[in-house]
Amino acid sequence: MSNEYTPPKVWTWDKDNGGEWASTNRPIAGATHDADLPRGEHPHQLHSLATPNGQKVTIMFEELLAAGETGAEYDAYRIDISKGDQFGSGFVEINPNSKIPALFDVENDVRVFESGHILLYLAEKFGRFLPKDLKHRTEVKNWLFWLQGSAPYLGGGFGHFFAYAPFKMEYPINRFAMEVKRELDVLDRELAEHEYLGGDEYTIADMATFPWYGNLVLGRGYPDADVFLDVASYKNLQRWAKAIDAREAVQRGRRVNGYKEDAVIERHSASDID
Ligand SMILES: N[C@@H](CCC(=O)N[C@@H](CS)C(=O)NCC(=O)O)C(=O)O
Repeated sequence: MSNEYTPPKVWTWDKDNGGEWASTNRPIAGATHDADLPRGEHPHQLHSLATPNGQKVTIMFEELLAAGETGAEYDAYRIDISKGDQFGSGFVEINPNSKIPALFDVENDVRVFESGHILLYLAEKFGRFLPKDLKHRTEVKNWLFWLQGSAPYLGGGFGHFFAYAPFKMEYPINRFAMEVKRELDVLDRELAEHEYLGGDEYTIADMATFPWYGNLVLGRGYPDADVFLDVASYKNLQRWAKAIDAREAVQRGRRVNGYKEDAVIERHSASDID
């Protein structure tokens, strides 16, 4: 591979492109192997990993439980995306897109995929963390959908080229750094006006955004990205990120299905985390 590239007429798959995810990613959907998913006792069966998209949902479950919603008990099983668990037949049945997180709600016999949708589904099911009045609820949904559309520029764009690509390329790093800086400024301006995203109440918009942009500005994103993007300069975003990071449910949720030292690999009851 070189940085002088003329695209061929028809794209073909270079299985060994040198990128960190080369052995995992492929241009074909569907299952690669038979693998049933385990089934626990709780109404909610979560199959996930503690990446930012995974953390959104485990934070939501921990917040619901902390708020006294005993019906929000969940079994969380880890999907190792570096080993291709997301292409097992059981996982593909609950998420044809082969990406974590995926939820099966046994109570309602329904699959739920897309992290933003899982947050919305649980917020509606329990009547929590989503304002009741139309105006405020719509504003919170604005930010939830904003996050779902924006984070891929941070992860799949900036993060990929800054941290995972086989060599550093100025053009894509510049392009995505500019876009991510703009997004950080969007958040900073919103948080200058409101305590939380879309208003003065903590909601699923904050839970969706914190694992991406909160972790980034707290220095837990891609190595050296905090300095590169000068995250310290976004003062309102820093204030918000620290406030959310201090919540016990957030600290618990971040560890579930984790892959770092404090990881709770599988979660079946509160005592797995305590
Ligand atoms: N839009 C999806 C994105 C989920 C996603 O990108 N998940 C990544 C981990 S953060 C994944 O499962 N990657 C596995 C793969 O690409 O094969 C969502 O919000 O749920």
